[in-house]
Amino acid sequence: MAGGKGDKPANANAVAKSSKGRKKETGLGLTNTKDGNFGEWYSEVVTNGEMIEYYEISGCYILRPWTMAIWEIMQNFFDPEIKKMNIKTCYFPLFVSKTILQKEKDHIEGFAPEVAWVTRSGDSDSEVPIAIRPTSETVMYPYYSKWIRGHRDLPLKLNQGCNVVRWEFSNPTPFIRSREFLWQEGHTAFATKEDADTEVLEILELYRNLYEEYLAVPVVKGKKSELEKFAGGLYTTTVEAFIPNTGRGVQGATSHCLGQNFAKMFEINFEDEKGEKAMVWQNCWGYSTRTIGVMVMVHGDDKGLVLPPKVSAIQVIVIYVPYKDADVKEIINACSATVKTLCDLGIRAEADLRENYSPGWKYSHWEMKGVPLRIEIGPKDLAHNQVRAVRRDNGEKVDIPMADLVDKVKGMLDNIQQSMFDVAKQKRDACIQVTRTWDEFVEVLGQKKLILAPWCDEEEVEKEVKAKTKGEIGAAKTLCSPFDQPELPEGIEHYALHQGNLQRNGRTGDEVINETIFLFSVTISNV
Ligand code: 87F
Repeated sequence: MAGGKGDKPANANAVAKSSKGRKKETGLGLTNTKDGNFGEWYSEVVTNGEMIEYYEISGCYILRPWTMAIWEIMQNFFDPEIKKMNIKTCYFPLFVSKTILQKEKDHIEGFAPEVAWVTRSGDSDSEVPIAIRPTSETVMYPYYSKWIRGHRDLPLKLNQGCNVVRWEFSNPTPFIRSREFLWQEGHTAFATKEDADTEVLEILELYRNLYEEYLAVPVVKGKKSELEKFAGGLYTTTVEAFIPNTGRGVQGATSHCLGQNFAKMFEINFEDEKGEKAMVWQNCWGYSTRTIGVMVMVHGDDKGLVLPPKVSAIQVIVIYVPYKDADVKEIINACSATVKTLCDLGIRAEADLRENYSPGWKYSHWEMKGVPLRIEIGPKDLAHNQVRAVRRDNGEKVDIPMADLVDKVKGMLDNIQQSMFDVAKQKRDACIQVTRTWDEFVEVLGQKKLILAPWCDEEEVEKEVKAKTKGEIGAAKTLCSPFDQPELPEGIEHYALHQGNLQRNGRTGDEVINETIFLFSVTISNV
């Protein structure tokens, strides 16, 4: 099993072993805390919470049913939304030929080291190596060129849900950076730039909705810098999340306007209404299983996962609490009846009626898996015709009369969903700071905060900011220029980030004032 376990934290084996033996009887627990050792904590949470299993190939993970249930719920929101936009489902092959992949030079240049190739089948070397899709622009666009002839063929709007492979070498992390991952990729072609622009924002709003309303993770919507945008495209919009413990921003999902660059390369032309030859305007957009990792990092605590009710496969876990001479059968029946009542009204409830585990063990187990609400039923509850409900997010305990069960549980689940978002937003907002000077910028970066600073959006300058901040804290990069631009406070150095000194870099006063505010954080590659 050598090699493949390289990305597994040193402690993870020990945890797995102990959870098979001693820990099973005494109740599961994490050996690392979120504030103590974030990386090890995360790894324990996703494995002990039964979301993933480490696999023998580095950077590849088994996604267990507890994860796939979340993924399916996300798809069940997103897919009908894009169907309403008349986007159709398709499926293109996993493989792409070398010639086609390398057709769009700008696009592939920076990504080439991550492309995985099939060079052999059975005993024979292949005549031409075949790439495994890292994304499907080059797979799909030759056929867009074939299918689009006249303006009546537009818009062409396709989406596929699939796996992609990017052979990363740095720091594989479950969900966040894996060599194979699941995503949806939408690829659309329009007659006009206006239509393309409109769609970019519609899709970005769906991504915000996924993060904020489903995963309860606050995001900042904005536009990527010239350096960080998808090379080969016109502009990239993004939703950016933040992990307070690491002080890092994470790109949540992107919606790109490709302009006509790919249309030029792949000759995607059409005859317009006047009978003249024109080039299409294209977009592409995607969210991946990374969303799930971000959600775990934002909400998880020292007891394990904390899942927002809207995405949890089980929203309510019902546990019976036998006591001395009490009639166990009667309690178990009450549990089953409670589950039925809840399920009949659309709440995802289940009972853990296993006899070989104690209630205490079950509490820890379901806490580890992040189930939003636990209902305990014991003899006293039966006698009082009530159940006890315990919230996963804040530990609050409430006795609910049986007669109010559904209403109260529904109310609590809604409340948990909202409160998880509010808490996460409060923590995120507390970490955003507007900086006025370069010295302040460097200082605040070291405090693991997000920075808002006026900036010129030039590739060379961003590279320089990266180089100048590279150190123990990592390097600074832009996350986006938020659509919601904050007011500039008095006395700000508009050109503070130009070369780190007070030079204007050849700008006139007016141009300097026109600089937009960008959101910065430490780069993820320095985790
Ligand atoms: C890695 C290897 C080869 C990202 C890559 O964001 C190519 C690429 O094109 C590559 N990593 N990208 C950019 C993907 C852009 C875009 N494609 C469709 C998306 C969303 C869906």
